Amino acid sequence: HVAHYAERGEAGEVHDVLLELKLIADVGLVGFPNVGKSTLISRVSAARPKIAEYPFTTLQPHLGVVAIDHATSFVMADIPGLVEGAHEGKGMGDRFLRHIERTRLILHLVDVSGWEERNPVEDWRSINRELKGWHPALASKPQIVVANKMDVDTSKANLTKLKRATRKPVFAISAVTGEGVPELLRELARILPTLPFPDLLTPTGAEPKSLEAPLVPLSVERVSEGLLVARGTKLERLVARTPLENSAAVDDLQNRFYRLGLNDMLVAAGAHEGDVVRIGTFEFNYMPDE
Ligand SMILES: Nc1nc2c(ncn2[C@@H]2O[C@H](COP(=O)(O)OP(=O)(O)O)[C@@H](O)[C@H]2O)c(=O)[nH]1
Ligand SMILES: [Mg+2]
Repeated sequence: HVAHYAERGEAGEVHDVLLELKLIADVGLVGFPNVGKSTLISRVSAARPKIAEYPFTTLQPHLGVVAIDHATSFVMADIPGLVEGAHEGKGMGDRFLRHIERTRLILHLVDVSGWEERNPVEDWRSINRELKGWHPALASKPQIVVANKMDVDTSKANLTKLKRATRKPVFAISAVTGEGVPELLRELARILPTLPFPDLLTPTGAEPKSLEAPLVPLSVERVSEGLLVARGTKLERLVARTPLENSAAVDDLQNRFYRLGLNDMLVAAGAHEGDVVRIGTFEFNYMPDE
């Protein structure tokens, strides 16, 4: 059998695709701007995010490898941009929240110095509200609360209040002086091997929309005197790829119409000789079988 014609290519499909990058890190560092996230990650790893550029210090999450000893290391991500209303997209916070989905542990940094009359207990509560608002799974992710800026005088009193509110251990550190940091790292190294890896395949946040065009089944409809319209994904594709100026190709197309059941449907729709049958942009005259 020799091919006497080449089929045409079908029309290509056009899709808009939105790809989301989600980091995978062991530890996700969260907290309001200026609590000391960048200072801490630059102290414990080689990551060098910018420090103190209020309010959006860093627009990209920074990853740092924290090496405890030659056998133990983990990846920490400085996740910037959490503000009140972040889970609703405020301050681009939703861009950052998605990165937290894939961390094994949340390290929640709270500034307990009380500067600018901030209330550390309120701060801790509202960050947790943002996490939960983004995805309930984030609220149940293991979380270690860390009180930062313990080198400031006012911090001790606030630490007591924070401990009372969280009702769980709070690590007290100073990212600037390094006080409490080795103890925190030891705890992270101890707890991480006990935690599962996050499920990477189940999407969270917004549901992706399907890009598949639905297969339209074959249908024939009389739209006016002398005109029938045949619709169907397979049928339209067949016609689109047939070089209609080639008689051998058109013969094959007729056979394929039969196999799809088009002729039976035309008969059922009451087609008679000379009717125009339209398929996509193509029209032909109906000739009943002898
Ligand atoms: N006194 C004190 N200041 C700190 C400490 N950690 C961070 N800071 C300061 O807090 C400001 C914000 O720190 P940064 O790391 O940029 O916070 P981020 O926005 O959470 O990344 C900077 O001026 C830091 O020097 C700390 O432990 N003690
Ligand atoms: Mg920062």
